[in-house]
Amino acid sequence: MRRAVCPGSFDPVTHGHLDVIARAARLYDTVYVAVMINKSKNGLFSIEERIALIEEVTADLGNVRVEAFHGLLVDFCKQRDIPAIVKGLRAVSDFDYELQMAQMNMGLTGVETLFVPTNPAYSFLSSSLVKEVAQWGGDISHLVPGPVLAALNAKLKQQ
Ligand code: COD
Repeated sequence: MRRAVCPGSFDPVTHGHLDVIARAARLYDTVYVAVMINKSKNGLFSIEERIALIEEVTADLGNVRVEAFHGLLVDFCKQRDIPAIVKGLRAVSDFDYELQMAQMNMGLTGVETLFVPTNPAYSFLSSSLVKEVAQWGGDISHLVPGPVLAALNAKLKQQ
């Protein structure tokens, strides 16, 4: 059974994330999406909301499991016998930090990190930018899946 994990904050999940998850799901038997709980940072969406949205938009893939985690990603991997982390690389600016994390994680437990190049259609895309553009009424309908767009609009109306 080949397993991998796609970790992140996913606040909220975008087409950029989804593209990486779907590509990992074609390469592995089971892909875990690990949603990081960051107690020092208040997100727009709660962890439960993020998980529900990711579950909804990955349901058609059939081999994706979504779980929250806190602490070290390598511990999440060890507990579930996951040998590989799959991440997307958007630009050179991602690379420095991603390389450091990959080497640290390899040194800690031997877990491998595999990078997939971003889909050029989404190379500029991040959750933060999506939130900022949505907040000011910009059109983000081509950047996030339908359920995320609806959830974002509902959330912003509450504010
Ligand atoms: N195209 C391609 N890939 C993308 C795109 C896009 N447009 N947008 C995001 N991604 C990918 C990237 O691979 C990114 O790594 C991942 O999606 C998640 O992105 P975010 O922004 O949702 O999440 P981050 O960057 O905040 O997540 C950071 C982690 C949670 C992965 C990291 O901090 C971590 O592993 N923390 C756990 C604690 C730990 O183990 N620390 C020690 C590290 S050595």
